[in-house]
Amino acid sequence: MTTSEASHPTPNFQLSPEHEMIRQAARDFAQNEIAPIAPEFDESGKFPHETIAKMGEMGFMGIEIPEEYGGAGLDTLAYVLALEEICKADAAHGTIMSVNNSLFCYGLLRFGTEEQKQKYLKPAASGQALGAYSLTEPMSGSDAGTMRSRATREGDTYTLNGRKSWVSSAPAANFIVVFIVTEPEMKHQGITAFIVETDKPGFSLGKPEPKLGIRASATSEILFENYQCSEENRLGEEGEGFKIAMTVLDAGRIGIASQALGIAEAAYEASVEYAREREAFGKKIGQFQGIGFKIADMKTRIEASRLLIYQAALAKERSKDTGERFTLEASMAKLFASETAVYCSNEAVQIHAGMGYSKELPVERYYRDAKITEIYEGTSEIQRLVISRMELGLR
Ligand code: COS
Repeated sequence: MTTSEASHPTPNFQLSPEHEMIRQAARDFAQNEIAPIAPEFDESGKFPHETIAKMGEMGFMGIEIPEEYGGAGLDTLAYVLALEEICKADAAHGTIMSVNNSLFCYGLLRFGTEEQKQKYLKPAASGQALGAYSLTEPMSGSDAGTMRSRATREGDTYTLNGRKSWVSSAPAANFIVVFIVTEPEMKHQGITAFIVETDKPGFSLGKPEPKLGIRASATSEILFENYQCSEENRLGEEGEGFKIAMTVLDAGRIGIASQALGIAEAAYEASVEYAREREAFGKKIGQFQGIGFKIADMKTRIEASRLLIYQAALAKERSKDTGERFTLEASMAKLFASETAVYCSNEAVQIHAGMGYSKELPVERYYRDAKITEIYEGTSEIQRLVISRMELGLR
């Protein structure tokens, strides 16, 4: 059995030939086209325009979006399988893919008007344009309802002012779904979503965020100075923004869980290979329990993450018919998979020791890339809050 076969036993989870096909296509593309360039893009922090354009041509930028809106018309399981493979090669490509698929396209599909779908969803899902999502502000992160950016209305035009931060893909994005306060005294119910075009006056990029990991996925602040936004570009109704943001994040969290799984697997496979080859004290290091038990724990957590992610993907799929929320499944998958990615990449560095700390191998990159999965799209603490509130019936 090869290492890569060993990492996908999925005993009670038979994938359909169609799912196997998308997984294989993503794996081939990721290993042939992304893995070889990942170190250089990590080092330079440049946005990988060429490979992202190819991913668009392959249908990876709008996997779950119906074909009539430029997507591949596949299901959530196909999405998580493809994203996992991309992230196994490079998490930064995965961030760009996940943001476009889950945070932009899914939001447009769920809440957009037919006109908005034609104008914004179609190009983003087909890879002709890139979408992003902006909720966070310098003083509003986990407590997302406390944002300060303002939109004031006159007739059918809104004027947007403010500063949003940590916007993944912003420097390369054509369109961004932005959440802004329209009625300050209404708190959560006073937030509205808008589709912003980044080439219009009043929009500009703020400072780029210098990051520990996922360095090739561009992240920056965005600034609004009297940006004029017509009513046609409002996503959903006035005051519905917070719920739209949360609904879309539920989908996003399944994506981040898949990203974390991809990173964990890459770290795990590198560790198995190294433990089989590297010798110390006259033995392969894998023959020492100190290393063998790490491999056992990594493997077990990876497979548990996979099952939680598949469960969340199926819950999201069901929600397309029932309209039911999949918040709990998404948060559990994200919480467990992200902590697994951090655990596995940390153990991978330890198993590789000096070589794990060296830039000659990708292991140190897995370690740096893993950490963000415990932070963005809701920290682990926020996931625990969401899960416990739901289980205790506090929501
Ligand atoms: N789907 C749909 N609606 C949701 C929802 C979800 N997942 N979560 C909350 N809501 C609704 C609630 O039902 C509530 O509606 P009503 O006003 O009709 O009662 C409303 O939104 C406010 O919810 P709540 O009172 O739970 O809001 P809180 O301020 O307590 O915040 C958390 C809830 C902490 C869960 C939310 O702010 C959050 O997820 N924070 C993290 C933000 C984040 O992930 N940021 C990263 C951005 S991307 S880098």
